[in-house]
Amino acid sequence: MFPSVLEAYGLSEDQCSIRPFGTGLINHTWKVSYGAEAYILQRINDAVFHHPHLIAENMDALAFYLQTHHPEYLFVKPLSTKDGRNLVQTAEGYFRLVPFIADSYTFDVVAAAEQAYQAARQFGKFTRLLAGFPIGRLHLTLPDFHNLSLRYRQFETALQKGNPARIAATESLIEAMRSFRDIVHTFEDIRNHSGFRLRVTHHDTKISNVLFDGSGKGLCVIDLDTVMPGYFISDLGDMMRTYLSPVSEEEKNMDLILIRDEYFQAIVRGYLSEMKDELSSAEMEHIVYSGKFMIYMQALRFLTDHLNDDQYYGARYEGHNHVRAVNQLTLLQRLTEKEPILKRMVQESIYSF
Ligand code: GN1
Ligand code: MG
Repeated sequence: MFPSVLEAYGLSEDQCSIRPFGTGLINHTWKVSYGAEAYILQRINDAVFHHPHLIAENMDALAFYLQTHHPEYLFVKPLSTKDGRNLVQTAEGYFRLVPFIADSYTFDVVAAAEQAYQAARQFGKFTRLLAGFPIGRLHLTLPDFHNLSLRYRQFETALQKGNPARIAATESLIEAMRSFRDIVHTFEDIRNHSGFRLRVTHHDTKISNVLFDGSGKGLCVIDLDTVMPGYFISDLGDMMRTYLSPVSEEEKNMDLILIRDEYFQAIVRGYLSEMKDELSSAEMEHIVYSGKFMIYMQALRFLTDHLNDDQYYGARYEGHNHVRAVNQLTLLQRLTEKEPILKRMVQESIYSF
């Protein structure tokens, strides 16, 4: 599948070594080494992203803006082909090639609060540097991606039209899921609230989407397919979802899921170190909510997919998405139990700036 793609970028496959790279659920990623040079090759999943050229156009627009206004920012832009295309379409799908930044590192697991701080700072910085970008020019690469109201409706549809055996066997989990429905109502209030702004938002703030240098300092954010107009709760919340617990969404032993206070503090401090002057007071009041919002949405998405026979995320074992849904619901319960303490920590962080 690679020769014609690599050829478009002037690389010959015989001289490249190609190996699978990373752990994303949606796109396919490979690392391509070519002498001393290295690249990241990605096939965009066009069952998810129906219009891959919109992603490429967003990259071009963001690169141009950052190059003009913040030329010192390391923006990892996909390379152009020999004939100037920003995407390669073959019978096997849509591909892009991105330079591999020398001496940069990524992590799959957050191993220290300092890493969480650095990552939160980088995601905050990305949004802040792009605060002047004309938001209306950013394409919606995945319309309604973080529309929690829609995700809830999709869950309800799955309850009507999904696999009847799975629905019947999941009754108590479905009830538990419904009991958090208030989180959807708050989201609806946010959408109607003038204090909430749509900003350039990454929408996938897992730790592996941050590049670090050799000393552990954050360099920039990567994996920009879902950069779209969004609310800050998406980015801040997904960091809480993926950094707070020592175990990931794949963990089957729910007793291991817990909220680490020092990581919470690190995320909030890192994010606010860049975003404190951007956020309104109404937004500041929803910092803890952001975690509830993202964790609930992911729990709903996993359970919906389980009820729909794993059509979206796939499953590596029977009941995989059910386990993931229970995992995320457990994380939501742990976060909710700690809400008063976490809110106090937010206040302290705000005062400390
Ligand atoms: C997907 O492909 P990956 O792992 O970066 C998903 C995210 C989910 C995540 C859960 C486009 O991201 O929204 O949070 O799985 N991306 C898309 O692991 O659906
Ligand atoms: Mg992603």
